[in-house]
Parts: sequence; structure tokens; C-alpha cells
Amino acid sequence: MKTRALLTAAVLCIAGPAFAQGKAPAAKEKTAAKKEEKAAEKTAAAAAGATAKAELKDQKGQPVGEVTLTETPHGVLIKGTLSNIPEGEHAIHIHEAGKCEAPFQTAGGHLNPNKKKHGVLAAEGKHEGDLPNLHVGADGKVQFDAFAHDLKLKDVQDQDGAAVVVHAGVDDYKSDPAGNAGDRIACGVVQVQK
Ligand SMILES: [Cu+2]
Ligand SMILES: [Zn+2]
Repeated sequence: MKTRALLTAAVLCIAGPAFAQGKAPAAKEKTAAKKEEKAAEKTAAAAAGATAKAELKDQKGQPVGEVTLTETPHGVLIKGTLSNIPEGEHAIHIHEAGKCEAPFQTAGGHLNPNKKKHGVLAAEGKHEGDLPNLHVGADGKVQFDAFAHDLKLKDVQDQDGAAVVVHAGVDDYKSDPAGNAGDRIACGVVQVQK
């Protein structure tokens, strides 16, 4: 009996402080995690509210569809619905100037705030405005989602704006400065949504 009582006391002595030590930091961590969660929610909410839109037109001024840009915590989500585009594979990028005068050289080069080289296959790439190629069917229509990692809408909304440009050819994802994608067949100035 005596031994058991002693043993119990010893266990309590050892376990007691361990419990106390273990509990306090855990509670603190919980509070900190909750605070972080709240801050992240706030940032995400602010970011999620930011959207921009580009209405694209071809070189004759005919509308060919719409592209929306939505800020996320990791970059910009780009969704598009286009029509009257020639069947086949086409490069699409965000260009550095919000000016679409046919043949759309006015849109400048690719949006590249961090002074990288062109293309996801380039070691020194990629431009923030580089996007995956579009695959257009025989009906001339394409609906797509793309993601511009690390792009911020504030880079799109700089002084001279930005434009979404579709090319006649395919982006090879490596030729600097523009992926060897050929003529610019459609262009839309990115407009901030309020
Ligand atoms: Cu382009
Ligand atoms: Zn590029």
C-alpha cells in the first residue's frame, strides 16, 4: 500500500509539471494561430475583391470575347471566353501597355516587372505576363483558365496599364523576348473593376 501511494505521488510529481508546461504553450500557439488565420482571411478577402477585365477585339475592331483577371494570394487567376479565333494553337500574354491600336504593337512587350527573360522553359524566365497557349477548335471558340503565378494586379494597373494579346502563332515558351509567337491578332485593354 505504502509503495503504491508513493508511486502515485511520484507519478503526479513528474506528470504535474509536464502537464502544466505542455498546456500553456499549446494555448498560446492556438491564440497565435487564430490571429494569423484572421489576418490571412483579411488579406485574402481584400485580394479576392480585386478584379480586372479585358474585352478583346481583332484587328478589324470586331469583339472576340472577354478575359477576367482576379487577384489571389498567389498571383492572378485568368479566365477567358473567346470566339472567332482561327482554329489551332495560339499564344496569349499580358502585355505591358494598355493600348490596343491594330496591329497592336502599341501594347508593347510582355508584362515583366521583375526583368526576367521570356518563357517558362527558360532558366532565366519567366515574364509575369507569360501564359499557356490556347487550343482553339474548329468552331473558333475557346474557354480557358490560366494562372499567372506571382503576378499582382497592381503591376497590371501601373501608369500605362496592360493589355491581353492573342497571337497568330504558338508560344515556344523559351524564345526571348516573345516566344516567337508571330502577329498579334486580338487585343484588349485591361480595365479595373470597381
Ligand atoms: Cu503576346
Ligand atoms: Zn514573355
